[in-house]
Amino acid sequence: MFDGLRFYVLSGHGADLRSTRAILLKKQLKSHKAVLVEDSASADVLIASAHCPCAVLNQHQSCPVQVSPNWVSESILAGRKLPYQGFLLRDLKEIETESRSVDSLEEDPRNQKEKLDSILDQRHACEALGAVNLNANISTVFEELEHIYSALGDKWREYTYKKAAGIIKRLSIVIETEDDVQSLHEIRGLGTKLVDKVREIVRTGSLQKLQNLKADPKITTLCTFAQVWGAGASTASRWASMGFKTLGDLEAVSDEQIVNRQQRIGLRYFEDFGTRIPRAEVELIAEKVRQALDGLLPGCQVVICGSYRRGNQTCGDVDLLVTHENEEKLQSVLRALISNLSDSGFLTDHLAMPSEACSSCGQPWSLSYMGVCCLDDSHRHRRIDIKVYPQQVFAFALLHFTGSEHFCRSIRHLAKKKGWTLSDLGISKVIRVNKQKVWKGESSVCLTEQAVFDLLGLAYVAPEQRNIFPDIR
Ligand code: TTP
Ligand code: MG
Repeated sequence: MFDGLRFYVLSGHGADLRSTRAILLKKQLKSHKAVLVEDSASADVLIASAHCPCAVLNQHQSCPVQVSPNWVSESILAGRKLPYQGFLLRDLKEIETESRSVDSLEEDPRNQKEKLDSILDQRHACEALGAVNLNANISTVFEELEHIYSALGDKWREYTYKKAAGIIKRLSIVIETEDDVQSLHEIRGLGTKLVDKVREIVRTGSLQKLQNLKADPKITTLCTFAQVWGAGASTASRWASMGFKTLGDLEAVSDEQIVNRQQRIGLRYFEDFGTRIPRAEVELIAEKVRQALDGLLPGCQVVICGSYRRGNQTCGDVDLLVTHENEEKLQSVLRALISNLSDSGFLTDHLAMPSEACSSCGQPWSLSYMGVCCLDDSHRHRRIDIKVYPQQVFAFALLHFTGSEHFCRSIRHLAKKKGWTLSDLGISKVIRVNKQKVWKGESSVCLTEQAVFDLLGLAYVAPEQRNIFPDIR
């Protein structure tokens, strides 16, 4: 069943796989024609306990497939080699990995090495105001790798490069000399291979591995497919495996099972969606929505959030938040707005319609619409999100949808450390036992973003300051 496949069984040394289980596994594998190797670098598949710490798994990243022992036993039971999906440790560990984001580095006492203070900004991103990225030449390479591996569905490598880019952005020294490169060995999260890549970038100005990936037509096709709105890595890989090579091939498909309604829209406006929107056009779009709302429910507040509110010169889409003092009327205004703007031809396509909200049940609620709009023939089609929140929770929604994603992740993480849970709908005290929430209090009232910062004991961060670690070189 495992003919010729090379396996490495990770046990001992904190790997959390008991040696008896490991011996049994090895026996099972051997009897099904697997080849057992002594070194993970030469293995096709690494087997480790689902509880094996990430730090230990990280040391064996060279082995591309890391699965739990259940994959072996269930394959044997099924009488065939099962797909790895559902058994991949990186997937099983996703939640753990999420919570151990770059922002959580400072939590780990092993990161408190004295030396690090001089080269790595240890503050939470949401506290590190004014910090800039001194090494954009390196971090952008890692980000490109992150995006490629995201498109390939390789979450493990995607996460590794995302984490590495995050660390590089937080360095407080410019990496220029061999000594600078050497100092990176002190940082947990940057293994030898990553440091080697930094060295290559510093010496040559680029990274051969990235050039090779970008020159591979199969990979560029997958990356293009994964950029289609509504498609991710798995759809991209499915399309590629079906023999589709270009976006044109996909546009010609009429079978909804192969290209669904949203993806068809994504294909139609592929170029438009990939073109950033100037601020002035974002304002014109918001104005259209404001005017329509005025006719439907006077007194609505409309705030342009996302990258626009952070002051960026161009935006990927238009993120609008809407509120009104009359919660009941607010609840029905979104559908009326969509209908009105569709009739006028401003909204050209709908990607996700709002569901039903329940304002009378006393729970916080919100409504969300995702679609496509176009000002006129002289403008491109643009992605637009319109979200409706009651006034009571509007400040939380503002904070959430202003981003950046990194800033929000950081502030949520800080809230968590202080015993709170923060979302777009509120902030509550929580009691966690073994990381599980066992009790959650009522949401505190915060009518402004300032009030949320105050509650968390944080100095207010203006929206324009929430772009974390902008580049200076
Ligand atoms: P986006 O519109 O995806 O991002 P953006 O406006 O910051 O950047 P762009 O110019 O590319 O559109 O999302 C808007 C905000 O929503 C984002 O800044 C933070 C929040 N958000 C999250 O917190 N998590 C997420 O996964 C996403 C997609 C958004
Ligand atoms: Mg946006």
